[in-house]
Amino acid sequence: MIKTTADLWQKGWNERNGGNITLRLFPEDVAPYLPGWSVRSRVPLGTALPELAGQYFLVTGSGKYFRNIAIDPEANIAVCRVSDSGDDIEILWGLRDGGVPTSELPAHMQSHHALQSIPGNADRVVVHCHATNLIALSYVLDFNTANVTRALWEGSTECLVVFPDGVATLPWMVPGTAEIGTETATMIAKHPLVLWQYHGVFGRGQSLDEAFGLIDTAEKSAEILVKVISMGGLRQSLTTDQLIALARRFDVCPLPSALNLQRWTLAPSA
Ligand code: 2HA
Ligand code: ZN
Repeated sequence: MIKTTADLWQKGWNERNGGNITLRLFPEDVAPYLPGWSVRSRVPLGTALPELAGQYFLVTGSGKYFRNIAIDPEANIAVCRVSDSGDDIEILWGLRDGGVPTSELPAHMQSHHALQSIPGNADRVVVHCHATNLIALSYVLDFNTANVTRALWEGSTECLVVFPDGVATLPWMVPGTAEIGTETATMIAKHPLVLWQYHGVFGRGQSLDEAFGLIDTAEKSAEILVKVISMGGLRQSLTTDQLIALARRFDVCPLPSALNLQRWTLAPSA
């Protein structure tokens, strides 16, 4: 968690208190510490998630700065447990000087719930950050899942292989609410990345490395696209046939709506 949050800060994607992470812990991770811990406070989840009852999560704190986590983890992150009823989250360790888990807890916990409902899914990490170029693209691309996915696949050859299921797009909503949580969870179950318009991105993974690497790959492609658009736009790009050849070579099944597009498009000028 220290390594990932420090890297995200260095990348410039987690200014001030921006962004948040939840990592589901295995019971054996917490077992040695449980005798020394007790429930220090409870925070309502907003939406009851009884299926997650008893699960442990390492979470970043609301209003806490990623840049401070490395120097004082105990003040800025927490180990929590979902209560037996699934209504609350119980703080067991951390947030030493007070505070509550991330304001985006509904999106995180509903996403974990959605991911655990998929047979065979082993994702236990959800990362939210303000990746600069992905946000910038949400101002200029036709903002739908097929178009944004297609653009990002063309922005770098590795992208179709790293996220064949594409990037879901969520039109602007007020953050921190149960509603944006529900929308995000529905989308993240089908697509490994969810782009919140004018705000940031959610990524998932089996590990912190995987979730970070996924966002890093998409953001790299977004940076290239921003440069290309700034240089006057495409003169040439990856073709559908080339994308199909990549999918064959790496044995992935790319999102059909994005593969079937002829080309990605900018939104009409305002
Ligand atoms: O402050 O990024 O979306 C944390 C956030 C809210
Ligand atoms: Zn945010």
